[in-house]
Amino acid sequence: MTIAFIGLGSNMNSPRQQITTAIQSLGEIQSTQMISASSLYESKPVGPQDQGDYINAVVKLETDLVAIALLDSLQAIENDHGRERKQHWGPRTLDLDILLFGDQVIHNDRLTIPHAEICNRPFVLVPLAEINPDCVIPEKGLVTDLVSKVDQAGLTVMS
Ligand code: ROI
Repeated sequence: MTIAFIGLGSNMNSPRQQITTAIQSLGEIQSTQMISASSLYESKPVGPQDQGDYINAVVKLETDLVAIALLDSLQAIENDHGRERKQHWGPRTLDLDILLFGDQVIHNDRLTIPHAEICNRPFVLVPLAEINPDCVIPEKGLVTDLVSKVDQAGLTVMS
């Protein structure tokens, strides 16, 4: 069993709905249980500004899958949501990223874990700290320390 944290993001085609249904789909992955889900957050785009605001969340899963098999399942869910991979850092209907996979550090052509940009992204750090404040990010440190260093302007929790 491995504890994995998944980051969710959407800024197209009813983002709130995309994230809500994606959270349900994550709970239905084979050999995997949903442990908890963060609040939904509204966030200004990081990167190119000529795109809509995002809805972001983080989910905690327990899985018997290996990391690549979990990635395959996430990409199947993205495809179900009509994800098209066009523009780098452009708008997306649904983005699912493996943020953390146990305490594993993985660098290969399909996966970089911990996620490469994790430290610079308030829309990942804040929901991660909400559901797991004592979480340690391998090679980077305690999530609450990283939250205190990141600019949180443009991020609001939704009711
Ligand atoms: N910006 C925000 N706020 N949320 C995201 O999920 C997100 N995802 C991305 C880029 C384009 C980097 N910006 C984002 O991939």
